[in-house]
Amino acid sequence: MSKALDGVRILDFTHVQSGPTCTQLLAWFGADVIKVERAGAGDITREQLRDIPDVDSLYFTMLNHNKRSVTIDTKNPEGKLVLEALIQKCDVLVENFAPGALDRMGFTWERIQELNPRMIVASVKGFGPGPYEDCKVYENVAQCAGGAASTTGFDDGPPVVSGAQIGDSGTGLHLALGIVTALYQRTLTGRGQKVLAAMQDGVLNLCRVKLRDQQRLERTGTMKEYPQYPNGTFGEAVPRAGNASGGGQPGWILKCKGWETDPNAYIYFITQAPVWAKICNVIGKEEWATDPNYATPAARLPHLKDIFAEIERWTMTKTKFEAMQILNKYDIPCGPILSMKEIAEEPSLRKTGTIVEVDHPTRGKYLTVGNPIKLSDSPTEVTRSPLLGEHTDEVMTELGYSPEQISALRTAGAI
Ligand code: CAO
Repeated sequence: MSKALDGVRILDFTHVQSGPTCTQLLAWFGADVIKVERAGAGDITREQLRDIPDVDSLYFTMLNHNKRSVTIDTKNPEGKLVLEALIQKCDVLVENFAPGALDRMGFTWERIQELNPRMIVASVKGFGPGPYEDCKVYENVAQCAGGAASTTGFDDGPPVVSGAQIGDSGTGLHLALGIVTALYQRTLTGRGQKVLAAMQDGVLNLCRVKLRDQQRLERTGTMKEYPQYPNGTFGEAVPRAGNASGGGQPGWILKCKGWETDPNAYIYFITQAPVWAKICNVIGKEEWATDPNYATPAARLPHLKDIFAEIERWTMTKTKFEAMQILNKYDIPCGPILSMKEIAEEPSLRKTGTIVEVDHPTRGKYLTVGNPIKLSDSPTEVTRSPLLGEHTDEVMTELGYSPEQISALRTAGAI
């Protein structure tokens, strides 16, 4: 079966996490992704957090599936010529170097346009234009600068970063959308363009509801669905809301049977208004369904803490899975707190290709997260990440270099 991005060639100049997540998605949709790495060393993540000596780390393998790897020294004059040939052959250049690195290599937007006016140049940077534009940025810096950390955690504790890599993988997703959009526009204009996804912007986009709350707070001085209401105090900025859910459907994380020894024996429980009477029945508080202090969402808001404490008395008598089964019967929205171990072992995720087992020549079998976006006409087949420079000769041959030229470039240290 054909793939959505068949025929699209990506010059993948990305490293670490944010850029590679973007190009991996494009590869899963069928693009030919040629990862250019520094000769001898490669993407720094190949050797970071290694679990097996001298073998590409899981960090690298899990972010670089379905790609080809070529090694080019782009600071070597002959290496630069090879890169120019690649720029002429490819549709998109994706990079996430520190600000200015591509220019310092001699590949400014103007130069790239001279070489290939159809080229789309897509970049991840930590910040957009402004006071921090020259800064190097990693995941947690973006979570802090994008508003996620100040709004995550509990009110009586410090800001907290999330395990979800919203700065890196989140920005990679944003960039991938920018790239396919630019490819579509190119079918109409024939021209390439620059695509920029700044990590601060990507995180802020995912924290949109918190900027909503900032303005609500300024207007009304309070927010009734936050745990600070009614007894705590609100300051000038959106506070950390613990595990409260937004959007007027109060929720909280509650203990389940076994919580004393299992750190993940918890369930997320939402007291959705339409099923309030059913919740009352399940937990044995039938009288709350008609009691004016509990019967309406507005009446419940001032004593949500007591309500969740009562529901927790019920959830603590069930495992999270037993609670799920009972609550689902009544369409009460809830979700188990799943550990990574439970997720890795979940058969339904294997079945859909969301968790995939991949074989690697030096590492052996390992688990990875497959393509979370499923296209009915462009199925994803996850293949292993490339070894460093595995495809240098193959790609050089496709570019028209003869075996003699390839060997001379290798002797010169260009590839
Ligand atoms: N041949 C020769 N030189 C190469 C090369 C190649 N194939 N590939 C890269 N280089 C060079 C670059 O030209 C750059 O050289 P200069 O500093 O002389 O211009 C150098 O390698 C280092 O690049 P870098 O500054 O991007 O790398 P770093 O490890 O110092 O910084 C990072 C890493 C991620 C902080 C920085 O790249 C960055 O801020 N990127 C943008 C934001 C981003 O994506 N952050 C997410 C990272 S994932 O958590």
